Parts: sequence; structure tokens; C-alpha cells
Amino acid sequence: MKALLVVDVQNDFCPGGALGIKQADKIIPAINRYVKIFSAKKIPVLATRDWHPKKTVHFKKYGGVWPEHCVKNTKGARFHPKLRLPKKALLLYKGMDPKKDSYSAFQAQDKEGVSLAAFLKAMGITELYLSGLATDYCVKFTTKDAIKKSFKVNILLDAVKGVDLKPGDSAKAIKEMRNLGAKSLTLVKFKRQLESFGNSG
Ligand code: VGL
Ligand code: ZN
Repeated sequence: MKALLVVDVQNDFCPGGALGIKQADKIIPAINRYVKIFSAKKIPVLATRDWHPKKTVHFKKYGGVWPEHCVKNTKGARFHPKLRLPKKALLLYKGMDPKKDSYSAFQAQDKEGVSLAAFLKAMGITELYLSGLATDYCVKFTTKDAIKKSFKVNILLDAVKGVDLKPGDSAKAIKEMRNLGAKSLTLVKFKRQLESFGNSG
């Protein structure tokens, strides 16, 4: 069984946001296309949001590396208005702990505190398709955790974008993920694979 993971497609990570990633909004049409395809195949779609308290060591002001961003319940923390998620999408939150950075979606949980891993287990999911922001942080750390937990991972190259605090970080992250065993693909290749997808994923 497969699932599509949409990572942190939030206003603050897009141009104009507090931690705006260059051209981050350009991947949203691709994400929407993947979402449509997966939904039509009845494959679960899960979406995470970076969801910080106002005061956290994740922010520069308190010793971290980032400007204040994605503070829970603010406009910056909302999904980008162009993102189209299915009504049934599972919504997860991460970064709530004021004492640490948490980048991986495996540190995310739903409103009731159910973790990503628990959801995936309950749904019998063993293979993930990753999209969203940022390639060199959440996507990378999620991939590492997923592979450690024996999930198959596919990076949707046309549906991710990185911060590149240092130039080349995203390219390096993709190399790293592929070395760990993640596959990478784009919509064209993905559509070719579709033939082999069953209704049950
Ligand atoms: C992230 C930077 C700051 C991420 C979160 O999850 O990719 N990146 N906070
Ligand atoms: Zn953050």
C-alpha cells in the first residue's frame, strides 16, 4: 500500500512568507496533479504543517537558525491558498516542542496526538511518495526516518523545493536520499508507473 505525503506547503515557506523559499509556489500545480491522481486511485493523502509555538529554540531569537515562521494558528502557518487537498486528507502537525527542532514528518501527529507512524501502520502503508517543502530539511529528514523504518520512498522531484541556506544543499540532499535507497521521479515517469497501481494502492 502506498501514500502521498504533502509536506509543509504553507504560506511562510512560499514567496512573501517569513521563510519564503524561492519559487516554492511553482511546485503547487504539480502537487495538485499528484493529489488528484492519488485520490482517484483511492490512495491516502497525508499533509503536514510546521506548527510552532511563538517561543521555541527553533527560532533565531531563542538560539536557533530560523526567522520566526509557521507560528500555529497564524496566516503564515496556513496551507498556501493554491494547494488543493482532498477532504479526506489526513492532517498532521510538527514542531510543537519549544525545546527542539523537529524536521521529520515522523515527528508529526494529528490533533489527537496520533503519530504518522501509527497512521501508516494502521493503514498498512509501506511505500511513500514525498512532495512539498523543504527538500533539504523536512523532505530529507522524513526520507531518512522512513528508510530507517523500512518504508520504500519515492521523491517527486517536480513537487519539492529546498531552502538552500547554503547553495547546493537541495541537490546534495537529493543525492543523499538516493544513496540511502530512495527513488526519485517526475510526473512523466510517474504516469508510466501508474499502470501497475491497483485500486488498493
Ligand atoms: C522546515 C525550516 C524550518 C522543514 C521547518 O520542515 O522543512 N524547514 N522549519
Ligand atoms: Zn520550522
